[in-house]
Amino acid sequence: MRELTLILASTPKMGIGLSGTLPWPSLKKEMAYFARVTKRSPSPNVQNVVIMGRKTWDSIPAKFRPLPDRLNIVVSRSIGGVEKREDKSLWAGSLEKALQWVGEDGKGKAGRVFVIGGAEIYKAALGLRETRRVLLTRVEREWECDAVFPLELKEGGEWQRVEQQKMDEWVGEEVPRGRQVEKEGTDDETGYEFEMWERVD
Ligand code: FOL
Repeated sequence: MRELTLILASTPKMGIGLSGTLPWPSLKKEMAYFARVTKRSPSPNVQNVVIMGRKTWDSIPAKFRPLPDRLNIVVSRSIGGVEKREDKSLWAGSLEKALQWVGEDGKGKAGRVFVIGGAEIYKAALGLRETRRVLLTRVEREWECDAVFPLELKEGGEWQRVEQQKMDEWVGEEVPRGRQVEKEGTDDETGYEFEMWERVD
């Protein structure tokens, strides 16, 4: 099976969501990074795949979904096998069914495969050996959250932070280094840092 990359932004305590949306007021440049990275495919004739849970799909403003220039697969227990919707999104009954589709029908046309959340889908993906990499945006402030990423990324365990140069090579751009700030000078001022982690075998 192909390798999977998880992408997320989280608070220091790994909070990722609140009441069906992101915990922080929109971080424009951070979101632009998400879009750039998930769109950038390994070759011009393939599209990357973004796999998400149904609640994450619901959280994306209707005008932005399906996320453009990417094959969107939504996982929902209410789906039997795999079905294509009018809007071109693909719906699958489980993460396994989604990945099976990528491996079979997606052969040749699917590029990188990203899991974009939320907590339930991340948890299922972390249980798979194919999950090799996490692109984490570490938000420095704590925000109230009711959804948490089910893994604490810290040195010394099964996961290792990748150095910037290697991150640039994989991502395909010079990823902004160090502390990034948005909404500077307002009550919502938020700092964050782009990180990449890899599973060590
Ligand atoms: N990963 C990171 N790093 N940041 C996130 O905010 C994030 N969010 C999700 C998953 N992984 C993430 C899930 N939530 C959109 C909205 C919510 C969302 C994911 C994507 C969205 O509207 N995306 C548009 C961007 C439009 C814009 O530039 O504002 C897209 O085309 O990707």
